[in-house]
Amino acid sequence: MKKISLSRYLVEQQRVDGRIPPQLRLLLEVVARACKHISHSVNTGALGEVLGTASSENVQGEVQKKLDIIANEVLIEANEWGGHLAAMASEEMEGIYVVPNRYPQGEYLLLFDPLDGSSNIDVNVSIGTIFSVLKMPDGDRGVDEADFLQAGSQQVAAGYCVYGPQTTLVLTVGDGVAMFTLDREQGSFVLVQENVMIPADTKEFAINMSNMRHWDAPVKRYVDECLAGKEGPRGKDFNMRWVASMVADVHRILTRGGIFLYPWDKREPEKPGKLRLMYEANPMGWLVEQAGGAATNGHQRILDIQPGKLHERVSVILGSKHEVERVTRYHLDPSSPA
Ligand code: AHM
Ligand code: MG
Repeated sequence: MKKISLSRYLVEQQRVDGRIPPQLRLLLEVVARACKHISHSVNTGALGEVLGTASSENVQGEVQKKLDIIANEVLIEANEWGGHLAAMASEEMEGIYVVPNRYPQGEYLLLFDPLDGSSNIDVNVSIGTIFSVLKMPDGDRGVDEADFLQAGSQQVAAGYCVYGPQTTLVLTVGDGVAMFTLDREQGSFVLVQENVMIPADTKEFAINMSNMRHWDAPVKRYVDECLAGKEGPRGKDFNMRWVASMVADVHRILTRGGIFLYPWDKREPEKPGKLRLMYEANPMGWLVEQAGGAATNGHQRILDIQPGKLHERVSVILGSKHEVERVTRYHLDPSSPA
């Protein structure tokens, strides 16, 4: 089998299709290099003394794990000096991180969840890094938080790296979705699938069922109908999966279809949801759309939401197109038939 490395894929995207400018290619190479580094740290586990909690909280009031902090530092250190970025933003940092002025400033903005699925770190279950790339608004001088507040439809690249039985980087630059698995002997990501497509129909849903009593009626209705199986209005049996790492759940959906829901619920009604718009829902939403799926918050396309703040939360419904359309319809028109 002829191996195509991520570097070659990106060069071809730049050269053959003119799809990505050289600075964006450089940025993606650096993010991939940082993911390799994080993958290595994850793999060392207890031997590398990377498990367990740090004695700090992030801006969302969540206790940080050691690997949350390590992954955040790896991404910053890898990206700050290359000259391709103006600033970064992360789930683990309250404000934006402006590239120090000892380095040249580039025109891109990088957002990331350095280690998604933190509750799975210590139990040796798949976790990952999610990233999203935006461009600085035209003619802007001096970067600030407002420059980041762009709708997901403005992303110029997005992806994630899942640290599971294999380390796999999944990427879109707006030309479909490609997957690259880390070849540890060569030390490079190798293309394993191009033009990833999510089947429009599915029999598999992913949701944290323990929150059922807090859900809104349209979500409850959808899941009740799935649970009713062959005898119910859907006329087929459904299977359920919940890894509790969005990267792993989305990776499964990109691989074999399915629907993922982390909806708004009544536990904290003033919060629009648990997941964060800018560095979780937007990159995943774009990847899913690029693979023929759909992503909404129940009422509108996730990529059309205008963010009001960096760490904004959002209700997320994404995956196989027909299922996402159905759940969205149940929200918009609760009396519509099954
Ligand atoms: P994190 O970014 O702090 O790890 O939180 C996000 C994670 C998602 O990966 C996952 O879908 C969800 O939280 C799981 O939540 P729960 O523990 O409620 O099942
Ligand atoms: Mg996360």
